[in-house]
Amino acid sequence: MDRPLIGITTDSHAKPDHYESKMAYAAAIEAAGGLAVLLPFHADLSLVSQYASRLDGVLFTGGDDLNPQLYGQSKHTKAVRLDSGRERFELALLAEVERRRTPALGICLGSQLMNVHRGGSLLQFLPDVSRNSQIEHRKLSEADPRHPVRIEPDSELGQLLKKPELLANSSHKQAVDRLGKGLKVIATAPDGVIEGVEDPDLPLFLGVQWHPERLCQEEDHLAIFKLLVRRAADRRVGGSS
Ligand SMILES: [Mn+2]
Repeated sequence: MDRPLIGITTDSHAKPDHYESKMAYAAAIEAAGGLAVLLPFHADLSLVSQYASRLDGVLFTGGDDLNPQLYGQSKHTKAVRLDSGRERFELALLAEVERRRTPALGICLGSQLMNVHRGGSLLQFLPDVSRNSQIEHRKLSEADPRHPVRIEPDSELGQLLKKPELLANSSHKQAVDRLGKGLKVIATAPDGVIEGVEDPDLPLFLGVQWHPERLCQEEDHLAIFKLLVRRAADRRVGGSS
């Protein structure tokens, strides 16, 4: 059977006239049984609907920080603005994907995008936020730090993993603050930082704050991509478009 087609959002971090994508994202989709395609964000926005209609699922990847004006704040000095073209494209694509009930997985920035799209807000710089314990969520040296996350047992991920805790990696300075409409918190770090959200009323609308694509040699993290690919395959069999 043909593999489900999963679109992966791209970045332009180092060179503004190039697209770039960390290879781990496409590798994770392939390892999970999907077929990966990269999405060019300098697309004509009137074509976003056509892009979405060809895709069985979408992976919203990591990147810099969303414009805080989207949630009514001015920029924190430590925040690094995401390319505005990428931001416009991803907000348009996410709205289209949601309208079509296309399975979507958001990673890091992708999970924050899902929250802000639903009217939620972000903590712009975690080290400024007083918490009950001080976990370092930023990547300050060569390796990603790791910390446990508690998974809600009745969530999509909890049902899938059948365990209450995961050892996540961590490479972020922002996180969900006010929760967006229709979203549930499904993963939490020991210091209370929100590490995952989902909309239980959609086939898959799941955001995780960590980077499972860098941990695909661990079954629990590969399972997150398998969930996206399985839901994408179900949708094709169901024939809704
Ligand atoms: Mn973290």
